[in-house]
Amino acid sequence: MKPLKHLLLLVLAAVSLASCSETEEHTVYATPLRTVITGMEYGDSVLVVGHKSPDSDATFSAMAYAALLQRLGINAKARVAGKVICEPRYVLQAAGIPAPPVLTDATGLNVVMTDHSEFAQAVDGMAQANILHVIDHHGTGSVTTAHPLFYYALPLGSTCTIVATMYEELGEQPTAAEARLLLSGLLSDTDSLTSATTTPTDRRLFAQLLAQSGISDIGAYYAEMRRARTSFDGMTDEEILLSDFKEYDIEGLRVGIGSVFASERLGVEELCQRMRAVMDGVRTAKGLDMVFMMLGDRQADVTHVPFCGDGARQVAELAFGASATPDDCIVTRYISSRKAQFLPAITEGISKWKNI
Ligand SMILES: [Mn+2]
Repeated sequence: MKPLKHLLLLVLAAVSLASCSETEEHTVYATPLRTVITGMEYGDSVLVVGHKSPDSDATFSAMAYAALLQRLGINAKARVAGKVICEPRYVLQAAGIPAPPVLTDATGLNVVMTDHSEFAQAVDGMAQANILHVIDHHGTGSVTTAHPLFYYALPLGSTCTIVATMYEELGEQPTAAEARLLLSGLLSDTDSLTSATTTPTDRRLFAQLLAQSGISDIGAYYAEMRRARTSFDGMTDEEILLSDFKEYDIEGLRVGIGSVFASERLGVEELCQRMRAVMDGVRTAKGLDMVFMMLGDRQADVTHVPFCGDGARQVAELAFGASATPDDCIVTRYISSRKAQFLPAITEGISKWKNI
């Protein structure tokens, strides 16, 4: 080997040694996540908000994440993208915590989005907002920004679980109230750790949050949550339909998917009938091409899927591999997750239908 080549190798070795020790320095760096988050520019304040039709996970991930950011010295405030009703309302009442104010227009504001990454599901004006963080456990949605942002997505059962992992990573202990909210979002989104989206991390943090929350009878507590979820006292059928409703852009189509659980008081047959009567009106009012409802009856192990809109019958039949009834409904075995099961089936149905 020529001396020049030797020299080059030596230099290369020295460079790689130097970068090694630099890497080592970085690995012992106290909390990189904290540095990244606190290093961003938040202006006077930043609003943390979940998706429209706020459910437990959207509401409580926003509240707990705002509390976590406050501990890092950031002036963060929680908001909700609509009136808090049913299950999350019960959780807040039981905890003695007021609901965050409703945010109706995000135009020009500094915001953090939790539990969604679709503009179609976000507060109006989100496309004109300054989005600083997105904390989510769904597939990447339609949200795009022209500037760099903190995009933190993990494939866990709830956004509340993600926020709980961030408390851990940042070395922060949630208060009993924060643990209670995080636990409730986790329980709700994973249907008490039974849904297809539940991961070992969800189980581990469930146990940890339960101990921190001070809740003594978790079975009874979740039974009350479920009861609140399916108690639609004083609500119109349109409000029931929209109580857990998400909009998606799928292959150029605007699609709405609502999820409602049947109960002893409102059986799945009656629920299906009542939703069918109002769903086309909701579809038209929202300018959607198709609407599908996921009406689950866990007891009977079935899900009823009424649908409306041009082509929705073919899409539903292709999605679930079954024939629809004459009154526009598919009856299938129980589906536990809109995100992991229902939405992928509809997306595949639409793509098959488009290629017929
Ligand atoms: Mn969620």
